[in-house]
Amino acid sequence: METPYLDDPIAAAATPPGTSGIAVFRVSGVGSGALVDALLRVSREDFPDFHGVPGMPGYTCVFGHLHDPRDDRFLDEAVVTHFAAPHSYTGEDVVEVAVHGGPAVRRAVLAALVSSGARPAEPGEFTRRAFLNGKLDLAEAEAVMDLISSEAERSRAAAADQLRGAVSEEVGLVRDRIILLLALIEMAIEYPDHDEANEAEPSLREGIVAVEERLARLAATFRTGRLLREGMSVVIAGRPNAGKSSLLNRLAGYDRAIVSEVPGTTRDTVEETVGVEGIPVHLVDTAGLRDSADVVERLGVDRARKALGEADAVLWVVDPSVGKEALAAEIAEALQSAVSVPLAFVAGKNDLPASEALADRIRAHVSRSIPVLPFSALTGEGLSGVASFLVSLVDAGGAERKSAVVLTNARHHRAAAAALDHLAEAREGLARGLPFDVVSAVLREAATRLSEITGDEVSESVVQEIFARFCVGK
Ligand SMILES: Nc1nc2c(ncn2[C@@H]2O[C@H](COP(=O)(O)OP(=O)(O)O)[C@@H](O)[C@H]2O)c(=O)[nH]1
Ligand SMILES: [Mg+2]
Repeated sequence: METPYLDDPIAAAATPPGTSGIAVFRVSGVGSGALVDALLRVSREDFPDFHGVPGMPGYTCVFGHLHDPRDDRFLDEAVVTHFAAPHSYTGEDVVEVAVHGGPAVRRAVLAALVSSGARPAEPGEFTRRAFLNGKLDLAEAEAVMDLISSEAERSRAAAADQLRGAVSEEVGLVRDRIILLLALIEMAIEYPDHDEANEAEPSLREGIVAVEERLARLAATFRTGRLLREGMSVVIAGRPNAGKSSLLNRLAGYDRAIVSEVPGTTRDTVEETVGVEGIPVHLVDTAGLRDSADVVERLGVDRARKALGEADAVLWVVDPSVGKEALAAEIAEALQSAVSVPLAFVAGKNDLPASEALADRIRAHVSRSIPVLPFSALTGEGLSGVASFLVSLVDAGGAERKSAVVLTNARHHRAAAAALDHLAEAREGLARGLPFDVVSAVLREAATRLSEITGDEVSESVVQEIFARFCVGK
């Protein structure tokens, strides 16, 4: 199913709702310049060379007044920039109109643009046109969205690399190698008596293994990539008053949660996304885990237990005033509630004399693989240790260090995993002595799966689905 490519002029605000210094409208498609001309008045004195937007050279701008073409009402001042096709974001004629950023201004300008012939753009329609015009491949187009939504430095860096084509390049390289293997098979089928045909099988096997290794390396980066794109969910748990909310505030860098000496202050889970050494971390501060008679607090404790089950990591904060037996029970509870999740103990209130031996007391109960991190929310000491623990989880395996490219997108990972399956199938088929043409068909499948990542071979419905997730104006 191919939907026809539309090049009618579309318009949308490229800046978010609310008030701001300026708001920028983007108009793209055939006739964009004339359409904006219907609104625009430019002073001959200031711009003697201006003869309408379509006549403006690309990458130039003018200042003028916008009037509603229906009743000539003055709307706002504007700076109008022209991007002449094909040197624009979409590859079409694009005009950007910068006005003052207010909700009423935005509504009036959009209504005026529509009255002069623009269609309000659908979500992602600009980037979809850029993709269909070959300005971006599919992985690069998806990177635009990731770049916009990235909240931490390493997420931004991964999206920026993908936008620059790093993922497409690596995937293309693997795909090219598969195509070389296909050529080798073709040759062996075509000239079975040729010397090289006898060599074909071992070279083919070696070739498949090499391609598998390279692609597996890329696929392995997804563990890190997923956390960079979606963020790592970290639950802060422990007894009431241990200093959980204080730890959250230190990690957030400001007072997000209420801290109080009254145990049971945090009754609901408090969530906050912070950047920890460039990694987006969704912190979940929980109600202290204890049996409480208070109904609201009990609901909070239930939520805390639920959050523990869904976390990527748990920081369990221990209060230094805890007695010997209580500590043993608390540690047992912590270990039990985080069986399948990486866990670290935070030996809290490290500034108090009572906390002196706390870390060692905890260590006596747990295996050495579980970090025990001394920390003081009062002085900030130990915060870097907590941060290092979180970073170590993202970088576990070190896949991202071996490969310069990080796969962050689940769609890409699924395609790479499917391609790997086909490669393994081809390798095994070869070992079992299946005919070359069968092996060739399986290898071709692997190449097709990889083409889905960049969108060289992808169904219209997948394209639709991807761009529908974009925001309007992108
Ligand atoms: N001395 C000291 N007091 C702390 C520290 N962290 C928290 N507190 C105090 O312990 C009490 C409980 O802290 P809070 O973060 O609300 O604990 P939560 O109930 O676990 O969220 C408050 O009075 C805090 O000021 C710390 O590192 N050192
Ligand atoms: Mg609290």
